[in-house]
Amino acid sequence: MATWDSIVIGGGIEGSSTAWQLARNGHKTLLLEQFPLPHTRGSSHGASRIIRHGYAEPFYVEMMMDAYKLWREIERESGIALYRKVGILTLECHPYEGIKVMESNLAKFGVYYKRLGPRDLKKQFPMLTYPNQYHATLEDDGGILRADQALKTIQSLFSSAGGTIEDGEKVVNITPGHLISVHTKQDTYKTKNLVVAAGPWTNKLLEPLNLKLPLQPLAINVLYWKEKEQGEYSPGRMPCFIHSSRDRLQEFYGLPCEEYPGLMKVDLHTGRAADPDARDANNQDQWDVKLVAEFLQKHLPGLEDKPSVMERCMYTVTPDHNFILDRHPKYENIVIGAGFSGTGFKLGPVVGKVLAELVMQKAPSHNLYPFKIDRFSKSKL
Ligand code: PYC
Repeated sequence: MATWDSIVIGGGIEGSSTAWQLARNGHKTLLLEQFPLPHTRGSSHGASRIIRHGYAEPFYVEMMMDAYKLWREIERESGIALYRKVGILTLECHPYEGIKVMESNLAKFGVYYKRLGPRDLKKQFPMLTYPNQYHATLEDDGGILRADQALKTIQSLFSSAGGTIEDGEKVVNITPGHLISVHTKQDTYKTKNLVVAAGPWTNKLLEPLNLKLPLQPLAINVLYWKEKEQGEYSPGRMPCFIHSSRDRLQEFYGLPCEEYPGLMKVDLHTGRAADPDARDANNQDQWDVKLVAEFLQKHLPGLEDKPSVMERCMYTVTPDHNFILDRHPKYENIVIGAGFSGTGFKLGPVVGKVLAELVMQKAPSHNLYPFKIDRFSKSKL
């Protein structure tokens, strides 16, 4: 039986990026995915995701500087365009505490942005109706990542770098050790290192390793709304946006019409707790549709009030909404990437880089302190 240098469990954006980084660094790497690829069961499917530098936490802004470079490198290496620059607006009600912090982070890293007061907002984006208590920050480099295409591209770069993908192969048990055994329904594999990047399935996989992380899987409805006047919310006129709020039930985001002509994606940035193996058990669960429809009526009135398309995906959120990028506390050769909390896709290449660095015992390119597992230990809560 062959021994692998590394096995990565999870063929989503984080696992695939990690596998690619390992393979291009000479590791003999196997990527295991439980469903036949491509699939729509996890958190990495769908045609589009937002990309931006703007975060309230400076460590994400720093990582995004690197992410933009890596996405360009992936585009260059593959010859496939993955990023579409359309700008991103972050909108917030007075006293704009969130956008002030974000702006100071952007300034610190030299990222260009512009503050729009109510008059500028109306003039530049007449398809948005916001009262005067709202300000917005426009980041020109924000835009759309072609998500399905990006995932496929990274997986093919992994294969070109000598990596092996086994899809439709569910891991049923893991036996730790100097040589780890990974048991799937079909086979057993031996590996020196293991990376668990299994999204909402992470805790199910960690159970035999006596680790339970504070991860909450959520089922998310992804909604697409038809524009009343053709072209009003098209890229070029309409940027991506994030409507920021302290109330999670009032946090919305949107991307201009891209994947479905004439349909804009606008969603609530949260969902209902769900077991990933029963995500679609309640297909009628559309509690959020009303909230988004009310939001649109107030702020994007040029969209119809019923969604034309509804898709599903999963978030896996941590209590502080920051990622987990760390080693298993007991097993040095098991690395975990989890809890991407609905904002991880754009950072996939950086996550892959730092998880691969952990595996290869290299100094990480970014400060991983905010992502450590022990931040959840009782003494720190
Ligand atoms: O991280 O940019 C993001 C985002 C906002 C809403 C969904 N993802």
